[in-house]
Amino acid sequence: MTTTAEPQVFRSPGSRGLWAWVTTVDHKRIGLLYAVSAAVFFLIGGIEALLVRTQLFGPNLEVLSAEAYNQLFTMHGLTMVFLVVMPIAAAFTNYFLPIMIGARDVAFPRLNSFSYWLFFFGGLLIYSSFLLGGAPDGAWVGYAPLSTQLTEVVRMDFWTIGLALLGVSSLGASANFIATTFTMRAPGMSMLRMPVFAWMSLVVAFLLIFSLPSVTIGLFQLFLDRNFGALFYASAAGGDPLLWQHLFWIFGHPEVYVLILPAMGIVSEVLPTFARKPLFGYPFVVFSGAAIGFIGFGVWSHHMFTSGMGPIAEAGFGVATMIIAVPTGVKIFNWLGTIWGGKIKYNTPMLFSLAFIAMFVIGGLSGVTHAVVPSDTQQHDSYYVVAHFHYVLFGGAVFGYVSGIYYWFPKWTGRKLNEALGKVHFWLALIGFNLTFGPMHILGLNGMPRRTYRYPEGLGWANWNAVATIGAYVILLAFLVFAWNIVRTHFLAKGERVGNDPWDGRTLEWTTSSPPPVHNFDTIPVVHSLDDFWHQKYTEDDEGRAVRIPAVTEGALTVDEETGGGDESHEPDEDMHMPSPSFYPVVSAFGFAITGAGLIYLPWGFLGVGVGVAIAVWGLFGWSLEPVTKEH
Ligand code: HEM
Ligand SMILES: [Cu+2]
Repeated sequence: MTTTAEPQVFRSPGSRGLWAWVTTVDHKRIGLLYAVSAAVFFLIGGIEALLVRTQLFGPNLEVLSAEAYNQLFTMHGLTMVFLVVMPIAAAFTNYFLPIMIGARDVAFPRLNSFSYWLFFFGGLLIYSSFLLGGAPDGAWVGYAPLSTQLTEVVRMDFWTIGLALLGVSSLGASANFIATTFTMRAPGMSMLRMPVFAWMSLVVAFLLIFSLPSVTIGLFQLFLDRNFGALFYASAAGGDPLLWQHLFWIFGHPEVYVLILPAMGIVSEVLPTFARKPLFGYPFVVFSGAAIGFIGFGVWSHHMFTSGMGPIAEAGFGVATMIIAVPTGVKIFNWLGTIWGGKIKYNTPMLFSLAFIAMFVIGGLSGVTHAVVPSDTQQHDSYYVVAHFHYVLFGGAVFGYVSGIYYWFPKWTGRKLNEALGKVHFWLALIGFNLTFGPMHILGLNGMPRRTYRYPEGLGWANWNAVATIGAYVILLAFLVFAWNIVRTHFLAKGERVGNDPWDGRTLEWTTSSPPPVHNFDTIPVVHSLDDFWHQKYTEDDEGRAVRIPAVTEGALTVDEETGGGDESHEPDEDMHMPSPSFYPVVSAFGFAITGAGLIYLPWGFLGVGVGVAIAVWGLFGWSLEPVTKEH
């Protein structure tokens, strides 16, 4: 075994070099691009949050001006939702959905590339606002009439156009994942043999397909109100600012399930592996996820209980919101049923999955208090709400994705993250998280409003705010340890090298090499049951105990000691068609972004619109007319 001296960046089979990454249409590489982008945006969104928290460390502070504060919390929320949690979910789905269902790639590889680059350019466009006069400052929800107010700089046009571009990117990715799931499954991989993560990715794709049109229409009307004097949200002219809230939350509430369901899928993969037991109640976990997605379309106005909808609507949306707690509870009990009586290994991925359950339950319970209209009237727009959604989105979603990173890092890189550093990261993150967001429940119930850049002495908020800010810095420390663990393990190649199946897993990705070859499988696997790989490795003795079947080698492909990756000699045989690299999707995405930039600077921006449309059309034509080649 020889370890290569120089660090190698994201060693994954296939051509190396920047151009290879720009033109890749390999789902695994596109997944890694999403992961790296989300990590960078997490850092930026985290710094924005730290600045916000520093301003709130004590009463009457002047660390930030009101204007800067409004831009930072708006960009923090927008970044964490659209540029961190959504893309990290897309990273996992891109990398693992095809492998988990036994496919060689997604159904539309070039559309996949287009979706990634449109997300990337959309994120850059939104962030360029900081350099062009100021970032969006109307909160991540962009409520009218605040967002339709014309300002000397076009801040909220960056928000409007940026979200519209990100929406197109997500629509493309969702259509791709739906087509992949229904048309690319290996022989025998029936729907109820698919891993839970694959199922949650499918539910999320449908949520996006059905919810994005609502916000896209809303954004279009907002853009017309801001730039062409339309009056959709102008109450004085017969328009209605509440129309925006409805259009936004018809998307916005399903959106929170878009953020959490993939993390729930990951936890459903991690718990059985480290509890050494199959998932308890697989069909219930699957269908409760689908139920959450479905009912999630009927609760949006619980964000508007103080907007004067009237008792009938409030009661209806209140009850619907409480109902959603039922399928969520089903999942929680199935996870507890999975670990109950298991031989639990408290590895870092398992610790983060267990913390996910605990923190999500706390967030879920405060969510139920929001469903009660009279108590929500007290809590609305206070720090109690900020605490609630950070417990479900950070304590829930982010902890779930971090668990997934520790779980699948060996598959991506051929090396395991360091356990000791992992445990330091875990405890610092858990303590820092609860120190930051726990006190916010109290601050909110004591009347502290959100989205307020400064507070005076004498309201009893100073101490808990100081604790919350210290907590935020502990979170920073926790993720610095995490970053060091990743750098040390992979980029400095100091991590323990592992083979195909380091955790003794259940699903198909553990049958491939680490990292998998470009074509994933030499021969498409034939699946005979749920957790097929497990049943290839284990049988049961008379007492029902799992007994290893000695014959099975460590997965279909042997590990190449030299590269740690797929054995290149396992070249795809002649008739195996692999999608070829292409730069046209990148060109099209770039054209869309230039068009968007032009729209922000109308009227002279029409020039940019013209150039952008020309580039996009060139890209789309090139993409649809380019010849199919085999060269990687
Ligand atoms: C890294 C640690 C984090 C800290 C310290 C933090 C802190 C905060 C604070 C203090 C606010 C309230 C600002 C205000 O209302 O004045 C806020 C808002 C928000 N945070 Fe976080 N947050 C963190 C991570 C996250 C994550 C992971 C998400 C996930 C999606 C998130 C999503 C949001 C959203 C959507 C808002 C609302 C922004 C708005 O009102 O427009 N945050 N955060
Ligand atoms: Cu909601």
